[in-house]
Amino acid sequence: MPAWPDVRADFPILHQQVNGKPLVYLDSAATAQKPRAVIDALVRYYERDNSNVHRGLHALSMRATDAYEGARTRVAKFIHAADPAEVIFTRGTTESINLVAHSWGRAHLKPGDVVLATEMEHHSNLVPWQQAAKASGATLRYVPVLGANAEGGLDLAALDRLLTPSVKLFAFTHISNTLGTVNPAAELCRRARAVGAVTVVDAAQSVGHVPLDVQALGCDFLAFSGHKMCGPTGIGVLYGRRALLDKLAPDETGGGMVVSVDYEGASWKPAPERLEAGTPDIAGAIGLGVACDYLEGLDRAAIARHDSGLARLAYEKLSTLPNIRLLGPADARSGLVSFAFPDVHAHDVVTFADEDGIALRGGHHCNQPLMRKLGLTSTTRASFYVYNQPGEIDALVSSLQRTLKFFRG
Ligand code: 7TS
Repeated sequence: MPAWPDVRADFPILHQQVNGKPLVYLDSAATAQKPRAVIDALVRYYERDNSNVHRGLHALSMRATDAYEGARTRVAKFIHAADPAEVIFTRGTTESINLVAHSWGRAHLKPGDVVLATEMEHHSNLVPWQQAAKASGATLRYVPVLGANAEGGLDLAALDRLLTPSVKLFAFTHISNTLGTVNPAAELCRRARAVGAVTVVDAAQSVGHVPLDVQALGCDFLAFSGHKMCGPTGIGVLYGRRALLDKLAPDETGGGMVVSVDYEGASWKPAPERLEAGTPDIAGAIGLGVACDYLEGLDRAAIARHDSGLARLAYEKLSTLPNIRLLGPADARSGLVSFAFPDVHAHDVVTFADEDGIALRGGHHCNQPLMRKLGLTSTTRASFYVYNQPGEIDALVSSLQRTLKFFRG
């Protein structure tokens, strides 16, 4: 394991007992815990600066507007966007992808077109495209995953066949929330661009875990959620290239996004305002900006090494348990491990772990089609982040041994 500072002191929630045991939080892929700096920023905003943005000329409104727009600039820098206007604040990954599916999809998709996704997509990057395809008459196709346990990642040879000029949009996840697979996002964007397809990268599991540069990736759109990267819930981002965003018809209309309105119609401001109708989550955006500072302070390349180091260690230690099925690649994986036992349901595994103070996730992880393809209904998932330590993997393995002993005798 690479050297890593113990940052648990920064996370107030971790200092508690659950079922009489010290909390071991291994569910950061669902949502990450928040450092004191982010919590304090939310309290400070509501105690000192709370006001609506872009509308008032009084001191508080100007302060709130500066802080909100400052957060946009901070987030733009975090993902290396060329222009802060390319950062649209949304509620999260799901809303960001829906925005593209509705606004871009409505304007560009027609019968005969193909939307390409992959077999490992979270429902949030799958159902919106099913809906967009149904509404437009386009066809939705999937890049297969390879291997009985999807250990082979995406079938890049099949991609050659699938990426025809009929493909108008390619939506794929950077990191799989169920398998831990890290997809070659820059290569996928490059290959999609070669056939003129627009790319949508689901970065929900990557932006807080690995250094991410949207210009180097060469993506057209990229979506993520603040809550998975130490930020608050209720705030997320749609990144889009400026040229695309300024042409995107708004999905939601109302206050704050219009230039002028009369009783017959209205005209839209440029991005980002045209895509942020109504009062935004001002405190959430400010908290997200502080989360960016926090993660950058830890060094994002070091975070990536730490998270994937823990996941590799977990994979290695878990593989010693009898009759365990480990999903995804053994090596090149992000900070999570998903596994299944043929004779013990994931919900039982999670319930037993909870008795030991360990928070795991059990279920289909919003990946039902992939589960079905792998012949599973659910898996147990342990996911790691900046506050986890190797000792917590030993606690996990002991808990699983206790569970297996109970069920197997
Ligand atoms: N895409 C991926 C890859 C995800 O992992 C998730 C959430 C989403 C999209 C949706 O994000 P949201 O913030 O809009 O809900 N994944 C999980 C998970 O794995 N367990 O709980 C939520």
